[in-house]
Amino acid sequence: MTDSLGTMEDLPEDYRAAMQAAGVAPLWPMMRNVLPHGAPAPVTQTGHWTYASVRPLLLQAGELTPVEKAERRVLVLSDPGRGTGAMQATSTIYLGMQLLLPGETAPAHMHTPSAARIIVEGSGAFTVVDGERLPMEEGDLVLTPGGEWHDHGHDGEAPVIWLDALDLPLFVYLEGSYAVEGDLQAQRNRPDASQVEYLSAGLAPSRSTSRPRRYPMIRYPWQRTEAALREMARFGDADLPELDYVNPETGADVLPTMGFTAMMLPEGSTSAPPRRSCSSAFHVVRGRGRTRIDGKTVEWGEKDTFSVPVFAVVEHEADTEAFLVRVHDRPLQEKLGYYEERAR
Ligand code: 1HN
Repeated sequence: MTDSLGTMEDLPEDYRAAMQAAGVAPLWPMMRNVLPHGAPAPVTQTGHWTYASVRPLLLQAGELTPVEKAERRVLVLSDPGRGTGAMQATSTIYLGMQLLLPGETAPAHMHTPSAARIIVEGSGAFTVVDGERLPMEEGDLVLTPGGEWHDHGHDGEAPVIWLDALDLPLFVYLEGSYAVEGDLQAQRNRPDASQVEYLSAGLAPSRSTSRPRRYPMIRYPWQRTEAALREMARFGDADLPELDYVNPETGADVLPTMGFTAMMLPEGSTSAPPRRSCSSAFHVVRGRGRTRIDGKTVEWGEKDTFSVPVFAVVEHEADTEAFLVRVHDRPLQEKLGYYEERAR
């Protein structure tokens, strides 16, 4: 291994011109850019999007832009490392805050990237995924896996806001991102599978009579997540109660590339997780505290969102009892065979 690779300037002018004309370039001056030593050199920088700053802008978008002119009325949370307007919060994760007003509908489409929504504010809205009507209540996680038809509607009285997380950047990079438009879906007249087939953890429709769908459970009601985290805090062995959202049939992550992990920080608690090779974004369902990310402090409050680059040194501290949901790309990295955790 050498630290002094040749540079472009080392090479004669006429040779550089000849390479240019032939459409080739030397690897060695660029090698370290794409293969830094020891750990990646992320472009992503920590972002912090306070609800206090995003909410009024989103409500204003509700006045300025009818949903028919937006299809999805969203403010995108841009990675500061890539600049405002960047369609991503980390290398693989797109985040946006979406507003739906009472009576509005967001038309049906399907696309190659997968999405999941965490409901931030309001009630009475619903998403229809492949004909299944999914109520959206605060803190719920609602999936729209790639290739599944989805539209949104709102029967309630007040604005509903949710956080969209998509693996869109990855699909753009793969040149695999596209959508197909369709008509609003007919809704099956029954509660969603979280209230029927998967009402109870550990119970699934009998295998002798049913063939599970690839995505059997689309909605994960927050009430259950919070109740489970509380019991983990009381009786669990882990220092910190954390729950991964999983497919109830397979135990695998809920989506192919994105994972979702709910955590509870009891009042006054601190947590110092290992450095992880995945990128993450945290959404604060409830509570107040701060997180140091590579020495930078994010003072977070209820409904805020903040991002964490790969391999960052992270420390959380909760001023009040706090519940956070972490969106991450660990499932993708595990599939690629390089997910890694390092001691701090
Ligand atoms: C999308 O389909 C939704 O269905 C939201 O609500 C945000 C951002 C990019 C591409 C598709 C939605 C999106 C999106």
